[in-house]
Amino acid sequence: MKGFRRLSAHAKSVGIGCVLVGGVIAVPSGGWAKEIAFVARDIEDQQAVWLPREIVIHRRTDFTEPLIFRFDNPTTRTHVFEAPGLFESVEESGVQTTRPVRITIAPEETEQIVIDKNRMVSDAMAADGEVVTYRFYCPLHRADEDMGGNIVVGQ
Ligand SMILES: [Cu+2]
Repeated sequence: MKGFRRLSAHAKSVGIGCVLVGGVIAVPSGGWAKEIAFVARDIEDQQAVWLPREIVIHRRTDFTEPLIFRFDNPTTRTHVFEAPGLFESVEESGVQTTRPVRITIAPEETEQIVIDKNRMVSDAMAADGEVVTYRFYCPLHRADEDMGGNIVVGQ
């Protein structure tokens, strides 16, 4: 992960099946942020999913603060959170930039990213008032027929 600033911490012993959704947390800069937590879960046939399966984000309320995604991996395998169309905001050599969301989370680790809301806003503009849906999944352990989870962005 050279050059990228990313918050990383040992996952607290999050029990499998224990899913925390949403919440408002304090960020180091002293401000507030909307945090959405995802938890990796191993399922049958060596597959894995990210829980919860659906997240609803409301532009009017949730976009007023930085939007943070947290990924907890309480399993014994490395998982990846991939969400085509979603971008994270990263600081690289002191420059703020964005890149597609594809995050690797080692066993018993937690990763945190800041979502690039500007991209979401332009997607919403392009959708002309319709909801915008982003899919997410672990590309390493995804079943062929698995459509993944949904992040639904509404008004
Ligand atoms: Cu996986």
